[in-house]
Amino acid sequence: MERELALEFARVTEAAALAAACWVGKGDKEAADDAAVTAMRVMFDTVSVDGLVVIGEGEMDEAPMLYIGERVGMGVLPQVDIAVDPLEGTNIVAKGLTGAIAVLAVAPRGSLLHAPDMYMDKIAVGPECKGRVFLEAPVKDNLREVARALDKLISEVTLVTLDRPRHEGIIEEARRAGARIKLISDGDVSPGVAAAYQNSGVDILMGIGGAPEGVITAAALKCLGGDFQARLYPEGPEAADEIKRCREMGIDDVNKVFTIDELAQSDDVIFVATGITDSFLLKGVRYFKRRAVTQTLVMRSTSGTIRHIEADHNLDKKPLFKDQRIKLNNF
Ligand code: VTB
Repeated sequence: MERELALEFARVTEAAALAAACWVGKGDKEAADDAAVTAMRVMFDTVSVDGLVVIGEGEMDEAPMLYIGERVGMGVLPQVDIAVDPLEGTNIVAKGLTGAIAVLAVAPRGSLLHAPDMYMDKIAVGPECKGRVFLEAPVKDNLREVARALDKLISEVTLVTLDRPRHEGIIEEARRAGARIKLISDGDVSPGVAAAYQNSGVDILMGIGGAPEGVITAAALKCLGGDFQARLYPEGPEAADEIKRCREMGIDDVNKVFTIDELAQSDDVIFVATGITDSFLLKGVRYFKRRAVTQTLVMRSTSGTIRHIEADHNLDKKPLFKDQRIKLNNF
């Protein structure tokens, strides 16, 4: 993929973040999501790729835009797979909490795992810990290895996991081992990626979250040289249907532990994320004097370059957001 593409995609997540950011704290997660999806979809039309959405907003009959199988981009070469999450953390935006990002990953056609919208058990770490932690290993062993790899005491290692009853076991074991724990309300992509940054405040992400977001996290960690392992987690009354959908998507063994290279099979991956609210990874959108500032992370695995782009947008010159700005100020 041409390197310029990475910057073209930065505009796409910036647009989604700017659209969603107006909805922070307004208690309406659907409206926030719609705004992000629409802005991202419109912006894709300006990007010079023949893109196929492989991870998106749902099946064709479930989502009007960015559904799995939708073609996006200008329809010119290269042919790519695109995994999108225009608003990772809808509840976060609705409640005005931390951790929401607009995110996408791009790779040559056929190289991103097609994961159904179901749960996935995940473990994510940075480059120093690559090859030293295992999804199936006891929590304490993984924490000890992270501590050794990062030259810290276990009491200085920070584990991030979603604050859910299903993670009681992980939390208890980690506390017994003496690690620091940050429980998050939603949004496990940003801490998963941040685990690869030495001073992000995250050393390891563990636990069960969304499978689509798992593939996106794997793509990011591929650019950063980190590690990610995961297993699909069929659950509850939907389990049989989820297993069937996995098979339809080409995954025969649902119990398989996927490596990072199986989730993102190419060495030519682009990952882009823009902050909506502040997170482990990025600052959220900030407004001042008819302008908005965004922070975007752009990475390419081919070159290993990591760019942080701070963009100062003149909102008066953004026709895409004009209607929304007028509507939201209509009191
Ligand atoms: C969500 C969502 C996360 O995982 O919490 C989900 O906020 C976990 O599932 O961003 P439940 O909310 O059903 O417990 C993510 O989608 C990311 O993986």
